[in-house]
Amino acid sequence: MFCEQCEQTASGQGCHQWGACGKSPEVNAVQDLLIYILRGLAPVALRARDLMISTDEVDRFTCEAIFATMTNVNFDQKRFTSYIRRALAYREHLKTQVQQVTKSDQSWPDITCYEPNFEDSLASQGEDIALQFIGQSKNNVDIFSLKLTVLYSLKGMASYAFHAQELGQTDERVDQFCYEALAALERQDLSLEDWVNLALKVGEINLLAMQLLDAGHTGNYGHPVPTSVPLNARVGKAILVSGHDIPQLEAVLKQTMGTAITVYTHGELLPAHGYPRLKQTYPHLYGHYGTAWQNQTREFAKFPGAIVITTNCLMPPHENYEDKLFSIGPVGYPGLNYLPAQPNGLPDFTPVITKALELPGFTEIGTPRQVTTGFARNALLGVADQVIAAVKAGKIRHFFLIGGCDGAKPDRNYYTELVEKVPEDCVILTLACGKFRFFDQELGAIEGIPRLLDVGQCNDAYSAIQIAIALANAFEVDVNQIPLSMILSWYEQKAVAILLTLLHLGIKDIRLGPTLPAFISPNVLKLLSDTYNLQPITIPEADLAACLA
Ligand code: FS2
Ligand code: SF4
Repeated sequence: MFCEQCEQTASGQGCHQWGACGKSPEVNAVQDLLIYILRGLAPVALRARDLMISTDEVDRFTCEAIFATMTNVNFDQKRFTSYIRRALAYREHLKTQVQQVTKSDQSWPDITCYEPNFEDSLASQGEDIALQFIGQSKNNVDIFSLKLTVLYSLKGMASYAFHAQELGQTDERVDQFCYEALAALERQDLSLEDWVNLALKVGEINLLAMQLLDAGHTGNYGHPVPTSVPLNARVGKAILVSGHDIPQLEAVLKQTMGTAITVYTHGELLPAHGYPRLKQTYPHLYGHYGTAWQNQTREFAKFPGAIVITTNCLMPPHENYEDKLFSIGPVGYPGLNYLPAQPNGLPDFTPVITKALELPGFTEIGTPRQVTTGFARNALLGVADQVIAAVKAGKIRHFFLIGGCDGAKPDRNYYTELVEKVPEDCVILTLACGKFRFFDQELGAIEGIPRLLDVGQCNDAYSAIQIAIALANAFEVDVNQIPLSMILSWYEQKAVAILLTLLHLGIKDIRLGPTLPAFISPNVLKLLSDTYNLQPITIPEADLAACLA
């Protein structure tokens, strides 16, 4: 087994025996096999696109299948076998279409003709493929590092594209590049510089994918507005929706209308409360329960209703709550209730509703508490004049973007300490599940502007980027000259894609933690620090002092 795609990777070096996330070597190998088959599907899809053959269905499938291989999404070997069969079927179907259009036999590269033996262990075939991939680059550790950077960030980009597709937002450039990058992973002739450029290109196209997702969310649900969200319960039956998928949350809300069930968000769905059309249409979307993904085994066990997990981050479920937990979309775990999509693309949530009605629900409301979310780009830029005036008057000295992924490691306490030590004349923008370390702190306001502003999910990084660009425009300076420091925490592959987007935009001086990616070689790290001054976090006091100097 070889996997080092996330921050949790064993000993900070790579998971070789068993995934620190709970992924087995067999599932890891079958994921590698799926990626290999998608790499073989890519040149066929590119040829089909050249010939104006529609690949829409294959585009959607490819993004979902890649997304399923991200950290904490799917642990179910059977589901990967099904993805592999579908990838092969799409590949062969496109080949037939190409042949029909060109009226000639094509010569396809070997990778596009690979057929696994379904009678034999797919895991052992996946292991052979992984060894071959590692072997191809063993003489050049830096190129291998960049190849992994491209592959892992592509996973993040594909997940954004998948979410955008669900909302009807697609762009030819995203799908085209997805295939080009998959196909490039087979090439042995690219230089270090080519791989650096390809990695930055993932960042560029990822910006487009995030923009599509932003358009999908705001177009369907309105621009987020600052919204107070209860953290305590409402008496009655309950459903908890976790993950990131807002249209799937809406599907739950729609199907539970009139049932008297209250719907709560968990983890990265907290910002859903900021979307005005969701709140107005579904009054039973009530409050937020729990914190970040790594606390789910404790939080899910205590939740007195049914739970739907729409995307990452799923942890291996404990037996004391697995019967009330349901997965959908690309998410899976062996034996876990899975609700497949119906022809309308959405699952039938009847089993979730039935389970919620069987369970006791909340019998008391608990201590009333609340947090505010919804400070996405439109809300913040709506008060831009006030913000700029406060900066010019010296009332706001500096902005910090402190956000990204959470995780279980104790060194992530750095981010809590950092927020506590940010001086009182500074404003903190946050996003993603890393915020749960400080999201309920009372940090007050400066000239009516709250000092802690929740921009949204990790999927809303586009919004944070737009805020930074708008501030730079307002001050008529380069984005690197505005009084803003980015201190980010990473865990999975969406964070890798976002980091490359920030580098593509030329954003410098980013501090990254809690540790740097294991797949970044010393030379590649040197290149990134020399060019972008990308640096690891140190201790809160030192990093704050450096940012404010
Ligand atoms: Fe958090 Fe997990 Fe948001 Fe990441 S819920 S670390 O995969 O997507 O961010
Ligand atoms: Fe290890 Fe992360 Fe890969 Fe899981 S996803 S096997 S924890 S590197």
